Amino acid sequence: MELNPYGKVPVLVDDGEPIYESNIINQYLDEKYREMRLLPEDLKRRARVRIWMDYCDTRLHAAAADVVHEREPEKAKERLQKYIAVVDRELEGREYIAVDYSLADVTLIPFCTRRDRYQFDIERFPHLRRWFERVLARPAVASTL
Ligand SMILES: N[C@@H](CCC(=O)N[C@@H](CS)C(=O)NCC(=O)O)C(=O)O
Repeated sequence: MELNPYGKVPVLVDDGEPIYESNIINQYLDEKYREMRLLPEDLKRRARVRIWMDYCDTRLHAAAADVVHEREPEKAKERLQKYIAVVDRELEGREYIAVDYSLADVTLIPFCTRRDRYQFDIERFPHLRRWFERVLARPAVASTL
């Protein structure tokens, strides 16, 4: 609670300064380490990336947390499937969720790696499944598994 008034992890403490909320931590790291930018320079593309980061946080994470914590789990599973179907449709004909590989993909990856916990079958979402294979082939992603 001292580091994060929301009482949640993750928290990044950088030079004594606590930074919380995964999406904010990721943007902080992207801005601090500029060798490999995962937020596009172009403002409209950047906004598109942030829209999907927010979608992961406010839709996918909210529904997935309800599944895991068994808060009306059947309704939560239905909600999660509906939100994942939106992502699946968006990925049709695309390599990555928001043009190039970006923080939006990074934000989406954990929902797929934890799919057993969230009780959804990725085989039902063919575009998501192909995207997942594509991102898993990236050495930086593979190194986190
Ligand atoms: N929006 C937050 C969500 C963080 C979150 O829900 N963390 C969970 C673990 S994955 C947690 O700390 N749960 C403990 C609790 O709710 O008491 C983020 O993206 O950092």
